[in-house]
Amino acid sequence: MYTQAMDTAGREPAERPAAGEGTPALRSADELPLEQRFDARIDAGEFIEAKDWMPEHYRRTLLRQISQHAHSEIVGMLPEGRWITRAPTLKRKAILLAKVQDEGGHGLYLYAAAETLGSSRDQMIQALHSGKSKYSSIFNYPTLTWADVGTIGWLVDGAAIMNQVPICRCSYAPYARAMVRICREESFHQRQGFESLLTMMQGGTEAQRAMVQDAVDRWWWPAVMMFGPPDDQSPNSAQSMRWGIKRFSNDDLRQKFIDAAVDQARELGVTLPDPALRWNEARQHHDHGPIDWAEFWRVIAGDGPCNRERIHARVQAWEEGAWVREAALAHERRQAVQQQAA
Ligand code: FAQ
Repeated sequence: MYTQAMDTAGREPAERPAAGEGTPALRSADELPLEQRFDARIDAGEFIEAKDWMPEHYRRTLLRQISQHAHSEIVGMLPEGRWITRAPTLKRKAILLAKVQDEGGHGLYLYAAAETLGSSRDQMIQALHSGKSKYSSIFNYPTLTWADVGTIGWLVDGAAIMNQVPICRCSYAPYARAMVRICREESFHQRQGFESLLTMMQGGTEAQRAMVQDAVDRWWWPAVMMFGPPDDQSPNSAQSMRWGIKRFSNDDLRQKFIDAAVDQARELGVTLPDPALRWNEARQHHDHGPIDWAEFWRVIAGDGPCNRERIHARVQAWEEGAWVREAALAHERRQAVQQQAA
């Protein structure tokens, strides 16, 4: 299974290009020493705190990634959330409730980390609702059966952990700190999904086994796409790797995920829907079939199976929650008046 211990040693800082390499020309002479010191700190593997000077492009890159990550957690509550009332047993219901609540919590830690970069929660949420800010492509697919819940835990949380463990060593400390706790919880999410599928595969009926295989057939390729476009089509990767925001490339993480999933699929007794999947002795990795990148770009452009439904649900929740925000502000104002009077 997955652990928190993905080893990033040996990749940093020695094998990573230096932070200043390839960065755009400096804007002002005043910024030159600041930027040189910043690059030196990144190259030395130091963490950057919110109060520290940072280049504007670094700040914007982090704000983009962390806010999109936060949106993914919050939108990610929706596909599984609809199964809470239909969970087959009390135990599964309690697990699912805890998992979906954890995802809400992850979103909140991440919004808080993003706020340290100078954006407000309201601005980030507006960007999500208007479509300006993205969230993970994976949450635009429907959850058709109970087996989808276990499959999301196994494959989607599994992919999320593979991507997120290296972010615990991200150069921006508030993001790295948030990720440590998030990864611990994601690890439980992955295990409960795998265990739920194993129960159906080993102790279930023929129909339940078929339901698991059908869910795996539908979620496999979208999970493989979660890691983002191939490295040669990833405009943000080179700079994010130089700054230590990303520690591994999209394709490297995708490959690690595929390698791990093959063994787990064998243990479960399911077939991954890729006839080209086979061990390559020379590469010491599994080869895989072509990924439908046209589908990926279509989904992130807003035209996936559930994009409209997901944004509608978030906007509706925001509007229906207006009274809670107003009440909290009214309470704050009253307390301030009472404190002044005391
Ligand atoms: N979906 O240049 P790159 C979870 C966009 S959390 C949508 O490679 P980058 C927990 C990308 O934003 C899942 N858009 O970009 C859970 C960029 O567009 P932009 C979320 C995507 O940032 C489990 C453009 O394509 N995890 O699952 C996707 O260097 C179960 C070009 O791409 C994170 O957010 C995608 N899959 O690398 C919850 C982890 N991929 O912004 C509930 C943190 C790429 O320029 C249930 N994020 N794009 O307009 C990252 O590690 C990175 O941001 C990547 C993308 C790897 C996702």
